[in-house]
Amino acid sequence: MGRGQLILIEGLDRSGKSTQSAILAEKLGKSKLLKFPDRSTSVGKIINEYLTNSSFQLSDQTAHLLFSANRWELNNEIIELLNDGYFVILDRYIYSGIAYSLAKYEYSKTANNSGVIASTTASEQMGDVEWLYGPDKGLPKPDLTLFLTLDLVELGKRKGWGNERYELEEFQKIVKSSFLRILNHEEDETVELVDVSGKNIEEVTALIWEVVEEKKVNQ
Ligand code: T5A
Ligand code: NA
Repeated sequence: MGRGQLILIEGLDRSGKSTQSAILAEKLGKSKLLKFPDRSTSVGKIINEYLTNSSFQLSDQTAHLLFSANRWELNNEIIELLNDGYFVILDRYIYSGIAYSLAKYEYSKTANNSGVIASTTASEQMGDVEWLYGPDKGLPKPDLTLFLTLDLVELGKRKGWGNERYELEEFQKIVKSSFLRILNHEEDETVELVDVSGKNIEEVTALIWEVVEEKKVNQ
């Protein structure tokens, strides 16, 4: 039995990651779906409190390290599943960790920042991609990353906005440019952008499946 494949679905908030990663896991058969942040673990419970309670305070560096620690909590499980020949489908992972922190750094320099999304003083570490990547170094690298991108007008119309810390249109714009800055999709053959603008769920599923077949990760 060969090693399984690690497939990552990344994207902006409400871009359809959870919907599509569940469909992909189903289509691939022997698979396990994992979502980050995993809010059920010890560290995940603190992250959940941070995301849902705007008066719960953490410095930007602390929040960054906790999101990474949450990935390390599942590291052994991911490795074991891959060794057992499973497709492991991840709903967010390392790229989210870096892109959101980088976006917080940019946002902390804007006049709109009230201290909820990012600390009011920009800290040098949050603008330093090397520092941000540091704690994730050593985690398994995805065999394929699909980044779901969506135009910002359409994103604003999706259901359930405004309930969590980072769900502000102004901030999401910066998140999108941060992702595009770090994904390295033009050089890295394992990273593909999937533009889901104007596409319904079935159409997005078809686009994703096209890439999965082209990259032969389903074999
Ligand atoms: N974060 C995360 C960090 O800062 N650092 C990190 O290291 C990590 C891992 C929570 C926050 O944490 C941040 C990023 C986030 O701000 P989360 O729990 O993954 O992360 O939260 P969201 O990404 O916001 O998760 P959502 O569930 O809201 O978004 P999804 O999964 O992208 O979207 P989905 O599939 O749930 O769909 C959202 C809605 O759109 C509809 C769905 O039915 C649903 O109502 N929809 C569509 N509508 C129209 N057309 C389509 N094609 C649609 N596809 C789905
Ligand atoms: Na999600």
